[in-house]
Amino acid sequence: MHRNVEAVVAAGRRLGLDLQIRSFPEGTRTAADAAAAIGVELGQIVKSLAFLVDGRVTMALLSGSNRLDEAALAAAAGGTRCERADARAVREATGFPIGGIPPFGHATDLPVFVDRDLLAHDEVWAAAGTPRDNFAVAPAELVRATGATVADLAER
Ligand code: 5CA
Repeated sequence: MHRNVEAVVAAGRRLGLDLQIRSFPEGTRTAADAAAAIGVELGQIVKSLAFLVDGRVTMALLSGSNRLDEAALAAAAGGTRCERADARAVREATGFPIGGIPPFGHATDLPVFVDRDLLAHDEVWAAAGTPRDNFAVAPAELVRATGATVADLAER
């Protein structure tokens, strides 16, 4: 197992989750790739997006079929300005590369917001630290484990 995946599994265990990892050699770098490889709806893929809200790295866990409404994330986080974090800032704050960012187990303590649309599914799939490894989780468990705030984060 890749060391990133071991770290995510260990973080999950500390949060009370027994993660079953599935690896896809063909790659699951984007939400569309992940949905095709896993064989689930695009909306069941968790996009773990790192944005800067008033300069603070903030995680938005978005349904794979949605685009982030940056103003909505800023408002949910109690801020005003929201912008995409660059790849280096993302790596520093989360400890993981873009395309493999897990929803928890980050290198630094980041505020987490969950897209309400994820709650419509029985099971959602998130990256486990690499652009190949994924795990399934019930959305309510994801919210509990991440201590996330649920918000309407999608562009409509
Ligand atoms: N493994 C898949 C599904 S779990 C995954 O990680 N998808 S993702 O959506 O969470 O990660 C890809 C996202 O990273 C893209 O939607 C895009 O918003 C973002 N991204 C891609 N390139 C960059 C970049 N250079 N800087 C910041 N964000 C980027």
